[in-house]
Amino acid sequence: MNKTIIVSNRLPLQVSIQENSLEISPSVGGLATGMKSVHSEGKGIWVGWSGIPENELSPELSQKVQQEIRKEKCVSVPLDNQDIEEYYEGFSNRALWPLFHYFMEYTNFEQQEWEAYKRVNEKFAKVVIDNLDDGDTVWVHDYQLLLLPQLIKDQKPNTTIGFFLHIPFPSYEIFRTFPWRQEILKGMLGSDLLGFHTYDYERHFLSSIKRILRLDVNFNEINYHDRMIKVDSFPMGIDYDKYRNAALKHHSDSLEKSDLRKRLEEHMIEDKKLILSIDRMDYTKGIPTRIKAFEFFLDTYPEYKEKVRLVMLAVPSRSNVPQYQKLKRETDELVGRINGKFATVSWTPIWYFYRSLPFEDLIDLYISSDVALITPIRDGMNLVAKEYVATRTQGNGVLVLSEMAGASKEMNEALLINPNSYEDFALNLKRALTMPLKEQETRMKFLQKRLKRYDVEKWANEFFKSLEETKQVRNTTITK
Ligand code: GDG
Repeated sequence: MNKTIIVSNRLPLQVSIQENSLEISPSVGGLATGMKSVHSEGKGIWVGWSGIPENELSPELSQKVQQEIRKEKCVSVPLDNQDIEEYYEGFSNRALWPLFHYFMEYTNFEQQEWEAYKRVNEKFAKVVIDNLDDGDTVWVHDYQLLLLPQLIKDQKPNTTIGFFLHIPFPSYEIFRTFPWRQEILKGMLGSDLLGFHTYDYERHFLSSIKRILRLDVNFNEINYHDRMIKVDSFPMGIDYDKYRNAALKHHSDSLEKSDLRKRLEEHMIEDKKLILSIDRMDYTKGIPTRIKAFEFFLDTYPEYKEKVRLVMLAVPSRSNVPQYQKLKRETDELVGRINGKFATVSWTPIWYFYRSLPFEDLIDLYISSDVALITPIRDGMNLVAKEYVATRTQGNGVLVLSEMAGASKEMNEALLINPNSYEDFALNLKRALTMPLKEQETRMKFLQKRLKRYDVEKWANEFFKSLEETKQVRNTTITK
């Protein structure tokens, strides 16, 4: 029986080593949930980095980690500190991430980091190939592994390979500036199916293929080295039932309440409206612009002073990269300045948390917020917007969403805004705060229906089905 190998930069596991004891727990991210049916059934395995640098492990411990990880149907790719610094923090997060999100001024193209990117993609290829049998299927995820499909195809041409990009694919005018543009595209073309969140990203990719590699593109198929490569969009969903059920449980819960929950309930009694934003602390998420736009809102509509509060959760991320350190300083300063400007003895306009919260607290925040303010400058999809909708089991609540998030393409009933326009921001925030309940419920109902139908499992299954079809097409062509 053939199997499927899933490949991503990180394994869906938390590995912790204290003294000499080893603890492994599954991490329950969206991707892991979506992959459940592909990964846990049959002989499927997941290949990725464990999160522990190899040079920090003794040979015995390294072997033990590998054995324990195996029990979870995972195989780790050994990466050392230098790999992490140059391939992950370096090339992936200082060259690819900013460029693909249109932050050209943040890109840093270093030859040495490119070499590391190639070296690490080869390390991944080796582990995949060591675990591969003829006729297997491989599903590769995301921008850290753009070269991997071709590396596998070169050595194992009978393998069916799918690739999914979780971030935007930029327009040709941006992508063409990339020094290794040909190598990156050729690396991706080792796949039989390439998936993107939206039709726009797919279109941008095909445009680069035509103009940089001068290949024939027929609708959404690329003819390359006598192979037909299919390109399509698969908007990623969430584990809808998980969020909905957690919200239902919280509404009915008579168990002990957390401090956060007690405070949020007091807030509701005080008759102040709660506006929520949740992001990783990343410059693509538009955090400083959002704070400044919120200041503009309070200046423009002073009647909302003491009547609203912005709860802003920013989860620490990539804090070794200088631009992220700068963003953190800028955010701290802005929150301080705006709270200083508007605060009264009984009110501060922004509650700012710079940490990661447990899942239950996240649900508390979602269900207590009248408005979710999701305003990235650029975002591949944005799952927070979808999670907020799934938790609104009482049918009320308004989502204000940036047009620049992939999610906006399928969430038309949200209030869509240009995150760079303070006027647009302020008008729509006011509209959200004054929206009649009936309208809130109607919009929510449509949003929820769509998210329920196209959840993360459906997303994974649709991609997988399409990938298997490419295999059948190839087999028919060969027998002809
Ligand atoms: C990339 C793309 C694309 C956040 N804070 C906490 C917490 N979270 C969870 C959220 C959500 C996830 O993290 C964030 O997902 P996003 O989709 O919003 O953003 P990225 O991390 O940038 O993800 C993005 C995604 O890949 C999938 O393809 O949508 O565009 O950039 O699930 O709930 N979870 C917990 N505590 C927190 O404090 N437990």
